Amino acid sequence: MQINLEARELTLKIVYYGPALSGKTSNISALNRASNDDSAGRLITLETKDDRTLLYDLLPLTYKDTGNFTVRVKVFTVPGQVLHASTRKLLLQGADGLVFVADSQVRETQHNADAFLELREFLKSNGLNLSEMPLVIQFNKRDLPEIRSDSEIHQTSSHGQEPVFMSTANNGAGVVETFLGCLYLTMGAIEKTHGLKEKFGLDRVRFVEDTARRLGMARPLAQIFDECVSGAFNTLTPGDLER
Ligand SMILES: Nc1nc2c(ncn2[C@@H]2O[C@H](COP(=O)(O)OP(=O)(O)OP(=O)(O)O)[C@@H](O)[C@H]2O)c(=O)[nH]1
Ligand SMILES: [Mg+2]
Repeated sequence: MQINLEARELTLKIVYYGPALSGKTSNISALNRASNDDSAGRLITLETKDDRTLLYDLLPLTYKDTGNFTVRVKVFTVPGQVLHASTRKLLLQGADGLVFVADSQVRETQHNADAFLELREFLKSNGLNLSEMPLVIQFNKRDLPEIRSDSEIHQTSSHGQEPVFMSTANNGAGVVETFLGCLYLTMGAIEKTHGLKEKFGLDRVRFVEDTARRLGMARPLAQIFDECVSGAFNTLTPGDLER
């Protein structure tokens, strides 16, 4: 995270992490397509010819708040193939928020678990604790057969504190909700340490709702976060999310 006080500018880094082929690049592409104004910069994807991410994808988003405060969000995906572990570790440096994209297929359960353990390990070696990071979990590929059932995911999600969203990223379903969930948590963590509201008049609910609109979702945040299948957002008082 970088704050430039003179320029009234905040730069955030959000990283999409997960096992190979879980749909990280599909998420970022759908996010790019959903942007209905000039807030999305050029999507950079570094792929091999078979569509596997080689280094990373990067989507730079820029939002101006009504208080003339600029928030830049750099959205990265890591390459999921096992051999790119050192690149994943490097990309995690300086991350302010994380989205873990899990593959819902039953046969991918072990790959999801391995990637999650690796994420925890890499953060630890960067001096960070996963439980203190803004983190959203997404179960992708809900359209496929042989997936972990809704009730199974509801049940496991209820134990954790993270927001959990379902998605079908290649057609965009659930992508914006996931991103907004992560943005909301990330802004919350930064609000805590930097007092954005008091210092710059930057209100995170207004900001995230504005962002939702720019991503084609003109609904109150409370409704958008109804899509979250874990209870993570239930603890927010209605006043937090409604105006
Ligand atoms: N059926 C289905 N296919 C999906 C979904 N999301 C992504 N895919 C497909 O899964 C394949 C892998 O998607 P990517 O987005 O490239 O996966 P990735 O996580 O970026 O993969 P790496 O870069 O290798 O780590 C592609 O063929 C996508 O079209 C989904 O929700 N449903
Ligand atoms: Mg990829």
